[in-house]
Amino acid sequence: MSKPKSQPPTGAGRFICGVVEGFYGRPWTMEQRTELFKREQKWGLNAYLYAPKDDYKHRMYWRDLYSAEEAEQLIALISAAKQHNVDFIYAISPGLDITFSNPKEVAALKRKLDQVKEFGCSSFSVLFDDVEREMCAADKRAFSSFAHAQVAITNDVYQHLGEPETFLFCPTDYCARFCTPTVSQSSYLNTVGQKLLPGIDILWTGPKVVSHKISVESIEEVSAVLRRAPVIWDNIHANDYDPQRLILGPYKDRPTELIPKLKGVLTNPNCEFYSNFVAIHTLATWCKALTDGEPRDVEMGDEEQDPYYSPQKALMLALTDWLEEFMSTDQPGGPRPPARLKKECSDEEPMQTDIDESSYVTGPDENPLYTAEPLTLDDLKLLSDLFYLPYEHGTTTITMLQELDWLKNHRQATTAETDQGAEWRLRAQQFDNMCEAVVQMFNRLSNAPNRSILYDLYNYICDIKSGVGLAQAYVKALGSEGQASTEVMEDDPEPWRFRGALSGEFQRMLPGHGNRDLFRQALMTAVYCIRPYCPEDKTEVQKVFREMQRAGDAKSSMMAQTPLISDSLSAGELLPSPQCALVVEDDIGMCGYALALTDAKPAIAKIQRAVSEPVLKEFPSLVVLQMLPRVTDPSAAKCMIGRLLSSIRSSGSKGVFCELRHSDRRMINFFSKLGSFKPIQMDGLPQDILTMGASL
Ligand code: GDL
Repeated sequence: MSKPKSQPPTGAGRFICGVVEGFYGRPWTMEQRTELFKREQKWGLNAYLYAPKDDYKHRMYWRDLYSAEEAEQLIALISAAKQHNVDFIYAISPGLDITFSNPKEVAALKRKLDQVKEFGCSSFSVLFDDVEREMCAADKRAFSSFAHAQVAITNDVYQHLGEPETFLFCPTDYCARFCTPTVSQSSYLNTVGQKLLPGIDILWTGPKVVSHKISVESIEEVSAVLRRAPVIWDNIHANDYDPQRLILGPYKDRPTELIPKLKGVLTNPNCEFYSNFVAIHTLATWCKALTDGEPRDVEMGDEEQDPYYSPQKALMLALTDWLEEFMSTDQPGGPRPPARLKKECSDEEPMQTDIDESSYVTGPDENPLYTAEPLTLDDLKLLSDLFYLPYEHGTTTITMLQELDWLKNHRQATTAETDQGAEWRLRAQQFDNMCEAVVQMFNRLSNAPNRSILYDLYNYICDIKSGVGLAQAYVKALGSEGQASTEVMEDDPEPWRFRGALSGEFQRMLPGHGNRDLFRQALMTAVYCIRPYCPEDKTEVQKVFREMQRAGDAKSSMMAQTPLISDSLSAGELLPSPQCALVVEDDIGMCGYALALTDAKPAIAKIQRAVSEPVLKEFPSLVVLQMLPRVTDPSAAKCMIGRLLSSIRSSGSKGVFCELRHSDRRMINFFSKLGSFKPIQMDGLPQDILTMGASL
């Protein structure tokens, strides 16, 4: 593979690379941010996006101006970023409660950003992630869609600030998973792409919020819709969604081929500042790959390998530097050489007079002073392995899991005087050694001179140590002829033997211990009965219809919903066509229905909605599907729709349509995934309604 000579047009301009402080929870301190700028400069990163979700004045109280004291701190921070050649991008998140159509709100936004501009900031960002999609009535009257409202205000602010060179926008649909029906067909993203001024860059997290992999094709697809190369807001190292996780693996599964196709990458890492050494260091190595790196020899046929970047090598580089940081004392009065050593030294330095009174020299027969072995690179490798990546465990973790599984499944052999018995005992011993290595790593970490790093890691390593301790005790109990040790079997155990508070209790109560198979199991165990609709079902169908209406009302903040053409069918005011009505029951009772009219006209007439003739010609029939939320298995719905479509087809109809509410993401997803239904453009459609059609 040859090195790209120049940047292709899509990702033109300066490549933004750095960190976004964009997580939920306790924001970093000003000192930590200043430390971050130093590191960024050292490692060749150039940007910092200030977006701490739980900072009062960034999101919840976005209208409030900064006080004199806060101003002083921000001015110092912005100037520190400049000193270290880091572009300080100030982000604001007004989406929780802004009324887009109110000029006072727009003025408040401008006033706030003007204030930050006065602090010396010249790069800005407006974020609309994680906000309610439904607009208030005033905004609905003023804007044709949510995207139009966001774009209008963003363009206005961008121009007001004098079109800054760096200006970022975070859409509400910021990953493929949020787009309906698909990235390229998302009307939200298409509007953003068309209407957002070209100087504004757009943030994107990839296929998912926390993306496992980000492929070149997926970026090409979204760039076409956005009409610009996105800036990746990467959540690969974020840990704010799970209090037991820390992400200490290398930046991974983003080919360096992406670099010329992107406008930038910002990583939104772990909440604990000092645990982000690997996250930021390896991202820096990745960003430099195309400019610094020589292509590596990649084994033929190994498509996973990137010729310019090896996550394993990047990790080792990061860990080597991190070890140095661990070993540096970060506070006055930090650890000193043990007293005995000091005495030896002072023999050579007879002039030394400041002998500390507290230094203690042990006498004969006394306890030796506590000395800790220093932390090693292998310890850090193990640490990173135990807290690797969101979708991947480190190799040691995998081995430990496999070994425990094997030991559990072969427990009958524990004491047998056979080859298998010997193998069991050997492997049990090896498992025990692995657990011990974790405990030793924990001990050496706790003695590392740099306390700030230790404190940021502390809860997590304690958690792992205790989990490993449980597994170790369990294997020991298996090995002693099934006699569990007294420690494990205690009647009145300490709370660390049954960890996790309510969340832990729930996990233990749920099938599959609350792991992700939980949902698969739920799907597998439900039994559904699908049968033709009969007149006696009318009341039950109405009940399902009303329940779903109520759920929809709740979603749209109790505002009355626009009626759908199919409502008269669901409410029993119109009878479905023959062979075109099915209901589904589970063990509780009726939980869904699918009804159709081969000729939609009577239903259209009932709500007096104008539907254009050409559309009706192509899609003359109407279908409606409802499923109560307790039905998590889509196969029953698929089966009903399949049967209805075949009945409608046999009636001679050319096509069928359905109406869905934009807020009903479950149904939109369902119909989109079927493949046969595609969104159809209809003039005069109320803005909260989407029509999808299938040709038969
Ligand atoms: C998100 C949030 C982010 C959060 C992350 C991980 C974006 C654009 N927004 O959705 O603030 O830290 O998930 O939980 O990613």
